[in-house]
Amino acid sequence: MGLSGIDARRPRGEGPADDSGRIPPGQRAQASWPVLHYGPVPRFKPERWDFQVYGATADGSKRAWDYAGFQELPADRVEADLHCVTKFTLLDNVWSGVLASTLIELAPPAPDATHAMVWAEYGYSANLRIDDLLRDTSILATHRNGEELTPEHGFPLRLVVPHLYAWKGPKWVRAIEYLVADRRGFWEERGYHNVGDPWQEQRYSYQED
Ligand SMILES: Nc1nc2c(c(=O)[nH]1)N[C@H]1C(S)=C(S)[C@@H](COP(=O)(O)O)O[C@H]1N2
Ligand SMILES: [Mo]
Repeated sequence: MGLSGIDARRPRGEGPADDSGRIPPGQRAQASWPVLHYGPVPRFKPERWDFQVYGATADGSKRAWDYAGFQELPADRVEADLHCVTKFTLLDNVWSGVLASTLIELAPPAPDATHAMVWAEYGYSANLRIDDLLRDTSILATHRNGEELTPEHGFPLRLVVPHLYAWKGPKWVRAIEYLVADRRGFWEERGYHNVGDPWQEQRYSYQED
């Protein structure tokens, strides 16, 4: 299990306490980690849990890992900041788990697949470009700062995509569905931006052309 350290944080400014250049426009750094989601916290049932990759896959088949099988996948870690569209930014998180690119290599998309819908418990979803998932900082995280995720933070697995607003990272994530055409996810259908780049402050759908 090769732990490669990938640093997705923006470069720091002058001094060690200087976070300039790391906080996207309109955001503010927050010291504690809030819990934020729509709906109830699902109860983890290990015997019923799996992680699926389906839709427009390269060979047309669906892949699934059960909970034990998922633990066998190569582990990685990513250091990254988390930006929520409600304006808090949580700096300096160390996420560990399985890189999304690792899973995509094991279950690749068809050549004409461009996007993915990432599905979580209770039907929460977020759409991404497959290229967003292929970034070396996009990770299916089991731990933050060395500690197992708590149920309210997404145990057993959450997606973290540091270069986009945090709603693009479903907690309690269960599947990746490859798409040959883009389709809006849960918040993208409810007024939030289809792409969600915090550095361009892409918060709301009315900002799209
Ligand atoms: N399944 C699910 N995942 C979700 C959400 C949600 O409502 N449901 N909210 C997203 C949003 S808007 C944010 S800011 C982060 C919050 O993660 P946290 O509660 O660990 O801070 O989870 C994201 N993932
Ligand atoms: Mo958020």
